[in-house]
Amino acid sequence: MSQPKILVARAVFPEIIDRLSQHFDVESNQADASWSKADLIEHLKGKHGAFTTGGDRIDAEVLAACPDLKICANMAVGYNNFDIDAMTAAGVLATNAPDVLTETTADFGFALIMATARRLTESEHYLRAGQWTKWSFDMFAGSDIHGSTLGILGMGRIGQGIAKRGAHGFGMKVIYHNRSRLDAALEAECKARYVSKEELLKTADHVVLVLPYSAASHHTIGAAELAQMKPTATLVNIARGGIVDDAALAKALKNKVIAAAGLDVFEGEPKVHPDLLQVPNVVLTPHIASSTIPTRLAMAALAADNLIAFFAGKPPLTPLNAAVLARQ
Ligand code: 8YV
Repeated sequence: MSQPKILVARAVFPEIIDRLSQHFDVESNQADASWSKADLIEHLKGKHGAFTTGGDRIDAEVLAACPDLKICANMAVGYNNFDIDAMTAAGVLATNAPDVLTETTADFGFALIMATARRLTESEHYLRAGQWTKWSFDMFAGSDIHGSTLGILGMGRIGQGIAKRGAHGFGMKVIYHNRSRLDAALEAECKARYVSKEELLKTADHVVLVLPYSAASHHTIGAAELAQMKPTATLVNIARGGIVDDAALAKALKNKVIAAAGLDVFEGEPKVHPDLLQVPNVVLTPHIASSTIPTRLAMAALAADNLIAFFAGKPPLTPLNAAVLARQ
């Protein structure tokens, strides 16, 4: 019997391609060419499985054009690039890559909170531009992390990791808001107190967004929410572009409605709203929160393992719509 045909839609570690090649007939975009939707469809036609990343949109149009497809394994915990309902309707299994990136992403969230509060990149640009000629008493004075109030919007595994770092490492008071409240034991472990979204915005010194993107979370933070925050507060987004209204945020930063922001994700990335590039009080990074070599390798290995298990007739490790398995 011939091997299942797999498309790897973006360049990944050669050892992952080698591993997949032991099980599948693999076509890989190792040149990392930017594919349009039509290109993706062209390459995906006739394939039985796909190894995707967060930028590869799998929707009804793609599924209709690729009837042989049985599984898409995302090398990401977030899966808003998948239309899960359409995939379920088409009988295509979706898997993601949770857990393996939790601590690395929480580390980065905390790094961004600190860089934002302490004006790290703004002051580095000043130094590199040769503008540092003397010490001054309030030069790049920022806000404290230790002892401050950390507000976490979205309290999944990564949010909990950030809470623990803040509470146990920096003596922060941690408050959180989430669709569902954590159980008491988990709240105690995270030293986190459940509050309303409004209370969180009004009282936190540092707000970090770690909630999944969906139509319901689109523009969770817009002009009205920014206006509720303290003028000394900072905002960090490591969740997804679209959770923050980037145009409204740029305006709020310019007008000092809040003190500063740190952004790893953007609406329409890799494009960045031009107004964000004009304001100094924002730390900008190119969606790298999970980017350490061991973690990216673990994410890719988990996506590969999902494909291997599926085609071996074994239960996939991290399915998102397991109901389709019964129908396949
Ligand atoms: C990925 C992410 O780097 O896992 C996620 O949801 O946002 C990042 O870790 C990105 O989505 C590439 O797949």
